[in-house]
Amino acid sequence: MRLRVLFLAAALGSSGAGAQSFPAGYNNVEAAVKPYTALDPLIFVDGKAVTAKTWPKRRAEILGLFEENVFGRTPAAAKGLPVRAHVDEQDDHALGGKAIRKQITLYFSAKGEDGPKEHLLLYLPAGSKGKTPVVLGMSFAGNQTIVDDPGIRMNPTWTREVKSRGAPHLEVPAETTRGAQTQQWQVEKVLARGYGIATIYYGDPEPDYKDAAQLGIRPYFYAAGQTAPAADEWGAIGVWAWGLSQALDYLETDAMVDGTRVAVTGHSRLGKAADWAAAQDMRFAALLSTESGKGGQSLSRRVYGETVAHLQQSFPYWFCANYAKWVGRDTEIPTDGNLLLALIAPRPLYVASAEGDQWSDPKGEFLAAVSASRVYGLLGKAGIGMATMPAVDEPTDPARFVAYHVRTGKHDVTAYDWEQYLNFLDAHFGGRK
Ligand code: GTR
Repeated sequence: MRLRVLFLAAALGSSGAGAQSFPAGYNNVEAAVKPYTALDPLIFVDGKAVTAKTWPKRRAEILGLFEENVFGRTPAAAKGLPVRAHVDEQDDHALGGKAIRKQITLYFSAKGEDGPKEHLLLYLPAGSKGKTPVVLGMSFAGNQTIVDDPGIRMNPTWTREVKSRGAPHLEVPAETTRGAQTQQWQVEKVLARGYGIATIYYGDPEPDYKDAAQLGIRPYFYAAGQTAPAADEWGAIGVWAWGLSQALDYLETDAMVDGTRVAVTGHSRLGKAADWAAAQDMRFAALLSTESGKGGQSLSRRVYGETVAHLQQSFPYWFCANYAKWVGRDTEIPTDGNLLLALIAPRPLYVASAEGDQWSDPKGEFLAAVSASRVYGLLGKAGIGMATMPAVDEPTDPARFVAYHVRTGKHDVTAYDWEQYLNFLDAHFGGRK
């Protein structure tokens, strides 16, 4: 999120490893990382070794650990909702003739317009024939921000600016926000490489505010008399992950989309949401995760950068209430980034870090990818194939099922990240059409 990124840049100093200063009390010194025991994706909680045959049981165990301790459970009632989709608009000559644009409303209840919903924006390369693979991700500030296209509907968004003026509510965004995140989305590059791109505004299922659960989808799935999520029920990240799966439900029904080749992507907190979506929902055919950091793909047990205490203090509502139990106990957390990434196996997984985003702990992200690679090996797929972190701007082999890079620059998504993601998808989704 732009505001957040600005805040972080200010708080953390300029980019570049070692150049950053963290808020007081957080470790940014590699030599000060205390010895820790990383969790082993291939050992059950009871100490037994995991085999290829017992991996599904271990997978279920790890999912349960995340539900209980980190992201919370998705209520049963929220799963398997019927797809109620309305294609509001289609333009076969969008973006100067380069794209087919579709705008779809997904209704989550039989109440239609009066009930909860999310707005999906889908671009496919012009002239797409047959079924096209798609990259799906949530945006921070609305569909209109991903590319400058006057045809994108201005659906209302929650903004911190509105909230700062009083009670939070949805407002139609300013025209000036069109294309504000063009660099982060690289829509034209993705289309030129033969992929579709789809997005939803993350505030549709729940706004990103403290104590705002009642403004989003969560109350729709409360049991009779319930007024707040239980300690092991989903937080906002769980809701955003669910919103991504709802979009996939629709994409599977769209004759122009290859529902078996939908990659999910996300940056930062929305990287955590993409991680959790792909972990739970095996229909996502690949994960492209940008700097999802602690509470995502990085290792909390490796105490460097952000901690559970920071996440809990700043964003308690992202997680289930049980997550608070691990404040000050990062080295004891019962599940971690490497196990989250293990849940993606055997599907293609790309982990992206930025050198100037030490707060996310790039080394912790790399080590998590290395550890998860052992599960890929067990399942007969080539993992990352290296144990030493590659140099900055030297991506690992995209033909392997786990790939990684740490690039120059700050906490962000850049054209460089997309270039590597597209190379990776070419290797795993069968190349350009
Ligand atoms: C940071 C947070 C990170 C990351 C980021 C973001 O402040 O500490 O875990 O999620 O926000 O989403 O921008």
